[in-house]
Amino acid sequence: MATAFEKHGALSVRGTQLTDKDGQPFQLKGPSTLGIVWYPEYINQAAFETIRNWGGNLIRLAMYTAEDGGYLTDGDQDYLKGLLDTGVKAATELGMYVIIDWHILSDGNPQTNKEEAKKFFAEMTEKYAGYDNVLYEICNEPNGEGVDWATVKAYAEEVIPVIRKKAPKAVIIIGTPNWSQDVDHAADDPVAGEQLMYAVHYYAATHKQYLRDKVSYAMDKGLPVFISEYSNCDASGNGDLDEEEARKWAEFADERCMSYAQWNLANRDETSSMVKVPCTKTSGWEDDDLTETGLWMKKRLGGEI
Ligand code: IDC
Repeated sequence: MATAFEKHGALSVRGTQLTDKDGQPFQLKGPSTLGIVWYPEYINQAAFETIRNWGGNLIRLAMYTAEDGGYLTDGDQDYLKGLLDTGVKAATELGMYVIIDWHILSDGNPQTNKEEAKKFFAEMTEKYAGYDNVLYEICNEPNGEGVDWATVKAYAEEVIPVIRKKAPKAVIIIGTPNWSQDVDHAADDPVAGEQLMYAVHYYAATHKQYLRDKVSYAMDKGLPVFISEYSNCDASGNGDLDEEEARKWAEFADERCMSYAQWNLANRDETSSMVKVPCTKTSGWEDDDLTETGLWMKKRLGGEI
């Protein structure tokens, strides 16, 4: 059977829609890793193949910049880049798409480490120049005092040209203020250029209709929006699930053919982790090995939800 990449090839953004090589609307879907440094064992080809068997065509590789083991704090940069490389190669081998995510979080202002980001993306695009299945997410979740859209936009305007030198046509996902919620602000003043998408992140037990309304506003204004992170629990990544809201979001995403990555492919003791805590399998999970959110991902990828 042809892989997703064989069928859909290099992607392009047309209007609000991600489309495939033939210009047909195309939905990327799959899990996001947790911090790659914390759960490196999930970055392996058999794991991604399991996701592919479920119907997934996407893996998001989340590399924290400032948390424990972060790329810009106490992390070993060569080791982290090695993990990304393992992930990119595994996804490529399987004909899947892969997002390299510069996962800012406690370092909420992307401007703070802009020069490091530029250096990182210069290296990544040099290395993956010929890889049409790689997408670049340049700032996971801008947040904090004064980190408004103008701040993020100015950052994007410096990082994007760096990426464009070697990856002129790669899809770039730009985070939005307020933990990637303010897509409406981005829609009022988008970044110039092609092949750009904007991140919305939702945690269904916390972010409800008001956030879908922001997405509708943004898309109605012509902004291409990518759900590069979501889960069905609350914004802490833990707590109770909200199944009703989760279904509303899933329906909303499918109606608009929006791409999505579900947080997180790991076995941490939190609701958003897809693998149960005692399970140490790093691929080939059976239903009994999966948490509620893991089963959700599987059903969602399989078209049952
Ligand atoms: C959370 C993880 C948790 C980790 C924490 C670090 O689930 O295990 O200890 O980060 O601060 C986001 C972030 C994402 C968060 C997640 C849940 O992008 O990094 O992961 N979340 O809080 N945005 C909204 C929720």
